[in-house]
Amino acid sequence: MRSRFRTFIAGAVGMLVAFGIVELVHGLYQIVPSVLVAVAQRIIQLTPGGLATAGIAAVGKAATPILVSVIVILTLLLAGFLAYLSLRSRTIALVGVAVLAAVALAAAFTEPFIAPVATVLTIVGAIGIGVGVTAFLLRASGLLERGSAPEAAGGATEGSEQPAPQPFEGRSREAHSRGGIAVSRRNFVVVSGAAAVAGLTAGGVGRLLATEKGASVAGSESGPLQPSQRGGAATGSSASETLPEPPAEASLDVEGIPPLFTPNGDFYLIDTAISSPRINRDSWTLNINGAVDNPIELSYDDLLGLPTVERDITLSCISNEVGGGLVSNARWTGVLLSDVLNEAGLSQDKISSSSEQLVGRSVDDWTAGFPTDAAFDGREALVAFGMNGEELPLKHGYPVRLVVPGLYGYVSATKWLMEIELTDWGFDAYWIKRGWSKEGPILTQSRIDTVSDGDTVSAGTVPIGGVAWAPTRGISNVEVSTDDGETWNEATLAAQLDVDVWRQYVYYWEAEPGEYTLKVRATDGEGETQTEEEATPIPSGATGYHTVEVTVE
Ligand SMILES: Nc1nc2c(c(=O)[nH]1)N[C@H]1C(S)=C(S)[C@@H](COP(=O)(O)O)O[C@H]1N2
Ligand SMILES: [Mo]
Repeated sequence: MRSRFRTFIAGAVGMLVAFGIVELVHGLYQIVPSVLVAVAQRIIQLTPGGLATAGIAAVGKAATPILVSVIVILTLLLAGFLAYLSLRSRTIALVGVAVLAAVALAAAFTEPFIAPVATVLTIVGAIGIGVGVTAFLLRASGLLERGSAPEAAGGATEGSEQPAPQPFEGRSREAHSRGGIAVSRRNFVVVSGAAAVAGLTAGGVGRLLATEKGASVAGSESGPLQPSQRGGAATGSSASETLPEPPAEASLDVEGIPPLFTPNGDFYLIDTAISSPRINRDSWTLNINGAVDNPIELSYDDLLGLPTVERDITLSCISNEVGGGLVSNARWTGVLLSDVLNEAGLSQDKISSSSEQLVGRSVDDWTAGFPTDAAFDGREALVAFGMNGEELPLKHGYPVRLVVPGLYGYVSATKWLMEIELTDWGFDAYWIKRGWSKEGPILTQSRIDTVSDGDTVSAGTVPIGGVAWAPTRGISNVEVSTDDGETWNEATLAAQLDVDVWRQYVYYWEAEPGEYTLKVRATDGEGETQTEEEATPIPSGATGYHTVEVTVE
């Protein structure tokens, strides 16, 4: 192995050990953040609009691991380069290490709920050990002498082609022959390999702990809703309002149509958090501040003290393509946003230009803002802590989030909520700064679920069905075309559970052999039919008719 390459490996291995230590400590004690997650998070946040939005629909899927891998690889390369530099100038290399440490610390300190002292000790300690491992490997292989690295040795190490490293002419050979700490090349491979494996193992265990056990370690495990959370017999809790089981007519028994309520595990997921913030709800508080008469801070128990309600609300993401899956329906449990605002001294008649925007802020400093009036105009927005009879799952915002009927999630549905600020319309929240519309009403949409593009079906009766939604307005009619929009057939509708909830439809098509282009269109409760004009999700939501081509045999 060439000396230049070994030097490089020594640096990368040291960095791997440092990464492993930080991840392991993070896995064990969440109050020390994962530097990897923190750096990736900052990159996502600092990425300009277009690029970030392109990747954001995939965040949580492929984009995140790719980003994290790129960060790791670049950092390892950088560490290798610093090790190489250290042979020429230890000062410059140490400055490089200090810069890396500063970047790691700066990123770490942007994460919520960290213990500052433990974080500094862990990161500085890990980097110190990493540098130590690198120095040991360099010295042991005779590339660097104990305690003496000449400043700017000068001249390229062309000699690396030769068997022995040249930077310290002859002396490295001496180091070898003196024995002691010197190791053979094979041993270099063994020792650096062992250190790399140790670093990777520590990192892997840390990641596993952080994701698998993280929730319980931090005391933020979600489970079934307790009676107190349903507004039952809890001490001091006010009257509760539960909903009856949905009537059978609200669901069509047709294969391929999604269930009326999306199970929590299937509910679509969109957020900018690489790993969900883990919040201990016993120390969690919700601040309501800004232009209100009576700024307040509510604990979880304070929240449960308000009247608890259940509401069925379909949530959708503005990034959803026509026919896409970023829409789901749940029965949410929580308290009315209007009740919470009343506690802070705000009512509809008191909304002024300085309180006309309601901004939700999460613990990871994500923001969403919408007209404050939406809390009072009859649509019944929720400060929610329950989802389909369970506490909010970690990924869906545990312990508390906002759910506002009729508004896309990016302007309204703040997960891991910690602050509600009443402010003027001038403030632009997270996605607004990145080029999406200031207001995000959910557009009327419909989707064909029983057949997919390219399917081949047998001639005879073919159910063409799916869901249509127009939260706050409801769905009054759904039509299906089997001839590319030439003619339209009225579909059969399931009962409308609520205007805020998607509605199932089916059209029983008598299909004869041939090639067909199927389309669907919905009309909302106000008589408006969704527009046929095609638009991309950015900036205001995708429009157009969901179109599916099928072959009938
Ligand atoms: N804290 C936080 N809340 C957030 C987001 C986010 O990135 N961070 N994304 C929003 C978006 S764009 C949508 S569509 C909904 C999605 O909620 P879900 O993941 O529970 O389906 O959450 C909203 N709330
Ligand atoms: Mo979204």
